[in-house]
Amino acid sequence: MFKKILIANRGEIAVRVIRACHEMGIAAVVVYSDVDRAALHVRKADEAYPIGAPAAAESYLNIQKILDVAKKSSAEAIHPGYGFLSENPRFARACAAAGVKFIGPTAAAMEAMGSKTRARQAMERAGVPLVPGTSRGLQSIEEAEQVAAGIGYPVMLKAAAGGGGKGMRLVHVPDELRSSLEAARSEAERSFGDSEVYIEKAIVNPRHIEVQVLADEHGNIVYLGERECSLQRRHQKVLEEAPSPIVDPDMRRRMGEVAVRVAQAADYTNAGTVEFLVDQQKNFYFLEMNTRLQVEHPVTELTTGLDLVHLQIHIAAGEKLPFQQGDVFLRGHAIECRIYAEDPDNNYFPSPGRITLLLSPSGPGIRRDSGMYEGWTVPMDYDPLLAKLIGYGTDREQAIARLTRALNEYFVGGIKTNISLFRRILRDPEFRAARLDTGFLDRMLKQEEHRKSETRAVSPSESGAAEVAAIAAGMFAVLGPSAAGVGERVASNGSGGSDAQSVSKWRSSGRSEATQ
Ligand code: MV4
Repeated sequence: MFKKILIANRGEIAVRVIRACHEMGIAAVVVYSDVDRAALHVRKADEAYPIGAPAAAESYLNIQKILDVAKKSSAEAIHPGYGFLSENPRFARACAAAGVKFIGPTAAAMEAMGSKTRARQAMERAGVPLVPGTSRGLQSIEEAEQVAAGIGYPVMLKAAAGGGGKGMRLVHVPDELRSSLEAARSEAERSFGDSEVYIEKAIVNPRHIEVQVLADEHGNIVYLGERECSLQRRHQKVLEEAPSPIVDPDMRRRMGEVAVRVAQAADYTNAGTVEFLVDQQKNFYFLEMNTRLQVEHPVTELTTGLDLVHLQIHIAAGEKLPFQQGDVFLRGHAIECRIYAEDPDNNYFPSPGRITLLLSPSGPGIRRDSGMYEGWTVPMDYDPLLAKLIGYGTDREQAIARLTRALNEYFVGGIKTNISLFRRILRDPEFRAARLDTGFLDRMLKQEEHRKSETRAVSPSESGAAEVAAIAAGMFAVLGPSAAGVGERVASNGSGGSDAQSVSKWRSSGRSEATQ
């Protein structure tokens, strides 16, 4: 087993990997940019090395600087986390060349999945169900017209180098095909330096469901159930849960076996995720494979009882998987909220700044993976994910109840966060009935907007409340929480009730900031 691992990341995921290292008796080395000198991952690591300017290209994306630190610290392996260099085959190759084990799949497996057309070709050969469409780049508008007529409108144009919705165009009628193809091509060229575009039948209001797989370096592959990831906004996931409310044991087995076949076809090793689109008849189609540990891995850990980061490290050390498919049992339900430093009242614009007060939830069925602490300044240079709050229970209702309770305990002062968005999602009747698809969140937000504009005229208190909240925030900053009785508010507010009239003025102003 490794004695020392370098973590080439920051924020909550770097902290998550440090914890696994410490549990396994492994020393954790981290790197940090100039704005991350005081970051939580630096405080928790055994060794920390500066790697330069805040811009990711100068620091967390700089392959040479990271390998220099691996050498200087004599780390034997590198965990890339998610984002940054985690899916970069050049980095995986450079690690191998430097004699440092990359904790993840091989560069070849990453490349096989990096091009969506290449992946489709390999999956076609492996008999994996695909959305009807082409598995080669379109050569001409005539070809596009022919294929689209064959599969039927609406169709989706996608960049071969894409993912995450960039270079993607939904086309409803033949008349729009030419201009959409041109737009998709130029966006693909601009974003990826590769204008290859292919075509698929568009699945209307699909669900996004993904299957976690683990593969060791001895040919053993298992699936660890699915995650329902349909709740997203602008291709950013917001809330994920496991299991998916629409997947029954038979569908789970069929999706799992397809996911294993995908991993086999790619010669995949370590932890990976196979993404599927699921239509309204519950047909599922391979979409793409993510060749990294994902943000939402905790919901799988809670429902399987497995520690994915431990397993990643064991696999990278050359060990065999310590269990087989028949040993994997799912139990309970887990839901994850991604807590971002962003302002729900200002179009979810990033909201960096100093965290002046932090009250963090815990208690039965709550897991919190966080990269923040009170007094820390959230920099504006990176993805504003602050923490993940995960609720676990024997069933979906209990997970929702515990998560709602925990969200009501959560207070982050000094910056804006999207915590209030989750309170609204969790009480939404459609969410509670699990009627989810990739359009859910936009529909919910639009409906709220509509309701707000209807009630604005008869609700003169709104602007007043904002003023009180601003004054209260100032009081917190100057006098601290005891001046406003906030500690008492939280201590006595476990029920999360919303009887605003029964609380004192100070308590309601604190609440006003907390629930904006
Ligand atoms: C689709 C689709 C409908 N039909 N493909 C969006 C990002 C990407 N990687 C694939 N995406 C989609 N591909 C076909 N043939 C709808 C989406 C899609 C989506 C997928 C997953 C999660 C959220 C989404 C939001 C909008 C559109």
